[in-house]
Amino acid sequence: MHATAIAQPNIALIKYWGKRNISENLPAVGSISITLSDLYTEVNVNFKPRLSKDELIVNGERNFEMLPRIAKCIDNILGEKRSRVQVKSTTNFPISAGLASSASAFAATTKAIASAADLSYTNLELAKFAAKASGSAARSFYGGFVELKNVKNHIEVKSISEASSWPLEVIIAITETRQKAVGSSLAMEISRKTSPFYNLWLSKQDRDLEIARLAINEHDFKKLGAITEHNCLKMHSVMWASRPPLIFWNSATIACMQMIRKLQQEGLNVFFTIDAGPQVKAICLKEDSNLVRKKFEEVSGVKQVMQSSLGAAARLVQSA
Ligand code: 2P0
Repeated sequence: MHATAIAQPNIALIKYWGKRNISENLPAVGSISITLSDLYTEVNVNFKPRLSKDELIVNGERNFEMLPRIAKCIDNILGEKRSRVQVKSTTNFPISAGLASSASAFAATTKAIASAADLSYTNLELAKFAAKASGSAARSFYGGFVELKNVKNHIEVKSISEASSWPLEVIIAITETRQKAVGSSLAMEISRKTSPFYNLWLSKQDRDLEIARLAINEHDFKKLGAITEHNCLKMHSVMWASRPPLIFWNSATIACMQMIRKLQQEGLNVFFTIDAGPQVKAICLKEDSNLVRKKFEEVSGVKQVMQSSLGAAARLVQSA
């Protein structure tokens, strides 16, 4: 009655921002992401009938903040009448700082729980369970380029292109390692309720998804870069115009964007995206990755630079 699973975070190129159903945690828009290979969350779950409460240990320390969400995620899969579970999670990157740590954590937890309980759900069924806890987690059940679609009252998720078909590299500038002030779920609701741009954002998403899908299919780097940056800045415009304003950037975030603009003007194939946090993700071709990395390291305020290729789906590493 224990299992260990690994999942990698994913970075959305066409973003999920807003919910159409809060109790089911259904997104208001479809999204397209890339699954990473080198950042990971490993989750070990252990059924412990003698415990009176579930236990969550993150990177060796008891964590009470995330425990209710993890417990709810386990309830969704096993029902509320179940054995208590000890969940031990290890990550090799900062958590709750806009690096999609909840996506990899909930994907790995869901995968491990189903295996430890000997449940034979399909990958898509597991992705749907994980999505109830964290919308973006569903995308980490697939590798390479992944699309999450809204279909009536549920979601569909699939890989639209393998990681090996277009080996892009992701360079991440960490400009802040502290936890962000507002979590994504709350921030999305603030945007839905108060941003004058929210409905406009929803109405343009299908067009952005279509352009990104075509660009991925044709390996058209410039087209993918242009729509990714546009979609990211549009999402942040929705956030900035919310009340209270949701501004996740700092001066190093902007300096990184400016640095990428400069590299683009010099002819380099690179583009950026930024999630609900201050970190900047640059996407480039493998042959340019050392240069982009070096340039990020030179930006004042950048604390750490991480690098990753595109990777595979969440997977089990051990079960009994
Ligand atoms: C994304 N983000 O598509 C967007 C871009 C953040 C900015 O998905 O509320 O933590 O738990 O379903 O999964 C935030 O993701 O949100 C997110 P919830 P979640 O990656």
